[in-house]
Parts: sequence; structure tokens; C-alpha cells
Amino acid sequence: KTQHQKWKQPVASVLEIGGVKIVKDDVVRDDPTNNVPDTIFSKLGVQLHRRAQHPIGILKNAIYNYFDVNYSGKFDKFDDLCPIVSVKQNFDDVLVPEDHVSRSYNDTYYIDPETVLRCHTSAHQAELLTEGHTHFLVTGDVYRRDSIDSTHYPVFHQMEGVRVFSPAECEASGMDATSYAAGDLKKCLEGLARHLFGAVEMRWVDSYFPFTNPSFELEIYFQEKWLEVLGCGVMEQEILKRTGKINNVAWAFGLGLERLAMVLFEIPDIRLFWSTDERFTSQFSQGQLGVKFKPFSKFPPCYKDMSFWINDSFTENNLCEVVRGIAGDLVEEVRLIDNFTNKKGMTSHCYRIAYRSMERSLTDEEINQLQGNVREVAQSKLNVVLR
Ligand code: FA5
Ligand code: MG
Repeated sequence: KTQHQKWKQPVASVLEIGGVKIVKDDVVRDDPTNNVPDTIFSKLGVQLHRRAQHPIGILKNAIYNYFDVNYSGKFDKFDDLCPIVSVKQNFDDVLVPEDHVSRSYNDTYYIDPETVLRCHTSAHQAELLTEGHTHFLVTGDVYRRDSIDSTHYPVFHQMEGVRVFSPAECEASGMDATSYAAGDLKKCLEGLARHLFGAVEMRWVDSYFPFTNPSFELEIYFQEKWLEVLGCGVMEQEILKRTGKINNVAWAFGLGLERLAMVLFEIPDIRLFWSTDERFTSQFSQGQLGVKFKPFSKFPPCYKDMSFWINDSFTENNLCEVVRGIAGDLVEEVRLIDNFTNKKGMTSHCYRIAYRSMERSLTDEEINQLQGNVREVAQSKLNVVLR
């Protein structure tokens, strides 16, 4: 047994989410078609968005409030749909092409070749439309293999919003239906931003999603950078058609709740949302939007560089998974700082790993131990050659 297994948390073996029972043995097994590690599995069922005292839950309720007030309760709300969904729900139903990168094992957690941990709440659009809902919000935990830094985490929360317009509503506007829906969507989300933040510096950026056209992203200025907080657009006609709506247009959005909560409460690092330290949790209370997070002291980061020759199957997401698996929330960032190919065609990468606890000072010994394990496991699992 290697040292790093000591840091692994015990994992519940039976969970119930939204009435669906999940048995761990059914989900995590030694199977090459399953890439869900225990650290990720242990987040299933935690549902931070359903805790009224947690920043994610407080934010969810504030957004509910905006929709209740502005649309007189017309939006149906879902926050307990099971995060384990079919490939069909997550990708096919929202027109993600067969060869799209998001379908790869490098980007998505697969339980088996037909079943994934949803990578977005858009996975529920089609079923809810088919059930006849025309105005709805879906909040849930979503899962992605991704890079590591202060605004990316492999488990985060999204809120999906969908509004279907009747043909009469569009006609009354005198505009073409798509422009009308796009205008309404932007007005709705700008109103939401004002409701949450008051005045804030934001901008619209044109974007692309397989399920909307046109598509946009909203960015907010935060910590001296533009931070992407949501994606949205006018729903592709094909999705509506398949759910039996031939004469309608609709808009849809997907909010990144951690990102919005970081701006709202001035939370500097996404890992804090998972902290059980009372110095974090006690700063927030139900219904309180105006609170600014007070860091309970900033501990120094420790940087460790690691250089190795890569092979053709190397990916940064795989490295991040190794680091996360060993260091857990003690890793703050994994960043490529050097990349070159020699005359023989061998490529070398140098990654800088930042270790920092949000809660305490780390000892040199502890960090060296972690880094030693990262080197060992990177070598054995990723087949890279350390330099
Ligand atoms: C989507 O997931 C689309 N489903 C959004 C959408 C819905 C578009 C409906 C159109 C219509 P994207 O991959 O950009 O899009 O993610 C949406 C938001 O999730 C991002 O803007 C960001 O705020 C947040 N997000 C993405 N990756 C991470 C991550 N690793 N950690 C934290 N937040 C993330
Ligand atoms: Mg995006």
C-alpha cells in the first residue's frame, strides 16, 4: 500500500439521491470503463445547494427569489435530480456531436460506457420539456475532469434555466422569434445580476454550444480578471421539435453557482466551498446576501516543480486527477510552466504545483511527502519519465 492512501476519505456505500438508491459497488469497481475515483464518488449526495446556510444554498434561494418575484412563481424548480445520468441525457439529447471532446474519458466521469456523472445540468432539459414543463430551473452538482486552479473544481454546481415562449408571445413582439428570445434572455440575466450584485462590471461574449444558437457567455470582473459565470442562448429548434414543440422558441442558461458565489461573497478560492472549518461555515447564514467573507488568515503557498518526458497518451487532466487524488484540497493550482520538444522528438513538460491549506500551515515534511507520492504515482500510472 502506498502512503497516499492514508489521505483518502472513507466512502459511504449506499446513498439515496432524489429517490434513487446507489450502491457503491455498482458504481466504483476496478473497470477500465469506469474512471470515477473515490474522492469524486464521496461527493455524490452531499448536495451543498440544498443547505440553506451554505453560500451555494443561499445563492440558489436568492435566484429562486428573483424568478418568483419577476415571473410570479411560473418557474418550476428541481434540485434533487440524480446526478448519475445516461450518455443519451448528458450528450445526445442536447445534440452534442459524437466526436465532441466533452464526451471523452479525459473530460467526463464515466460509470460505464452508457452512464456518466452529469457534466452539466443541461442533461435534464429534454426530459423536463417532454414532461411538459415550459418554465423551469434545475439546480445540481455536476462533475468534470478539469484543470486545477482557484476557479476550477471537479465537482461544482450549476443552475439551468429554460423558458419556452408561445407563438403568440413572439408574434406580439413584432420581432423575429430568435431575436426576441435572445433579447429577453439577456434582459432576464442582466436583471438577475443586478438583483444579486447591484452594480457590477460585466460583459457579454459571443460563444458556442451545440444546443443553442446564438450562444453567449457572461463574464464578471473579479480579482483583476474577467471571470466566466454562465453560458446561455436560444435553444436549437431540433431539441424542441424532438420533445413535441414544433411552433415554439425557447431560451436556456447554465449558471456556475460557485463562480457567482465567489463574486457575491468575495470567496477567493473554490475549494473553500467544501470546507467544514467553522471559521468558514459560521460566516454565512440563511437569506444573508450582503456578507463578505473574511479570510481567517492566509497561509503561505509552497511551490514544487516537476519535469518529465510525456508520452502520446499524456493529458493534463490525468495529471490533475493524480495530484487531486493524493493531495486532495491541499493542492491550489497545477500549472504548465515549461514545454519543449528535443531533436529526437521527445516532449518535456514542467508543471508547477502550488500546495496550500485554507485552514492551517503545512509543514515541509508533509509537502515533501505529498510531492514524493505525486512523482511516484505520476510515473507508475501516467507512464511519464521523470527528469
Ligand atoms: C455549460 O455547461 C452549458 N451547459 C451552459 C449552457 C446551458 C449553455 C444552457 C447554453 C444553454 P460551460 O461548460 O461553459 O457551459 O459551463 C457553465 C458554467 O459553469 C461556466 O460559465 C462556469 O461558471 C462554470 N464552470 C465550468 N467549469 C467549472 C469548473 N471546473 N469549476 C467551477 N465552475 C465551472
Ligand atoms: Mg464555458
